[in-house]
Amino acid sequence: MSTEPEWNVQTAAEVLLDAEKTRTDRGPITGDWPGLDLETAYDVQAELMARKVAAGQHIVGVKLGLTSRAKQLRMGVDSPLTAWLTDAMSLPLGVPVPTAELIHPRVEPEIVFVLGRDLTGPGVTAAQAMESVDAVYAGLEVIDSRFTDFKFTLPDVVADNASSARFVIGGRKCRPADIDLALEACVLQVDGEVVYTAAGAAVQGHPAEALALAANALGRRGVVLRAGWTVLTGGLTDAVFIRPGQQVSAEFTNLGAIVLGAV
Ligand code: OOG
Ligand code: MG
Repeated sequence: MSTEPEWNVQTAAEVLLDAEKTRTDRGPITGDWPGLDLETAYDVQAELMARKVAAGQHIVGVKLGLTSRAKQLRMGVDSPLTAWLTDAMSLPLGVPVPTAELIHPRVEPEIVFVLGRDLTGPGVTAAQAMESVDAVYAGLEVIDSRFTDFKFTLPDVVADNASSARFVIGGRKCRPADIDLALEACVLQVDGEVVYTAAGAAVQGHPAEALALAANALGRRGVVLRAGWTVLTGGLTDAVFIRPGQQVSAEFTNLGAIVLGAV
């Protein structure tokens, strides 16, 4: 860039949206704006989402990031975070990842909740959080960091809405009471080869802990998790790159399997 932007919440949101639109990765924002702290990064995230909503997208839920050790170790960031899902990110089951619309997409398996009633933090326990869950699904999230080589600090990835790009929800709806989610196993394959395996306990000891974490973190920011919202509880395993012609599948014990292609 020939003219350096004057860094603030507005310009940071603009730079990130522009990177997404033009499919151009860039260095971390903290490289240019070392003063970007976590609180301000959430303000950038909110500004980014406000612009997406103003452009016609609708908030359909929340995603957690970096809730498993596998993800934290790979990304070099050891703190979970929250971000937003919109309808534009929803990829219907059976539709391949449109790689031409993305920078360097990676796929990760997640346990997904759909809320049956509002959930208001702070002070929510995992057990209380589970009472708000109507259904559990298998999920695959497609992440696409706007930062080169997925290299970022916590404030960078928070500002970037946790690398959000697309998400796929599995076709089998399960009731939370019917499954021990800590022991729910997941096998991730790329082109028929097993790449990673995990159990639900990989996510904060139990995915319900991730949901409580989201309710509490967002509650402190005055946000209520709404009935009907989708909650991605975070990658159970490290993510894998997906390229045109490849196929990633996640097979769960009770939640069923999802197969995701790419064009
Ligand atoms: C950040 C997004 C993390 C998850 O499930 O942990 C995330 C990244 O890995 O680029 O979505
Ligand atoms: Mg994720």
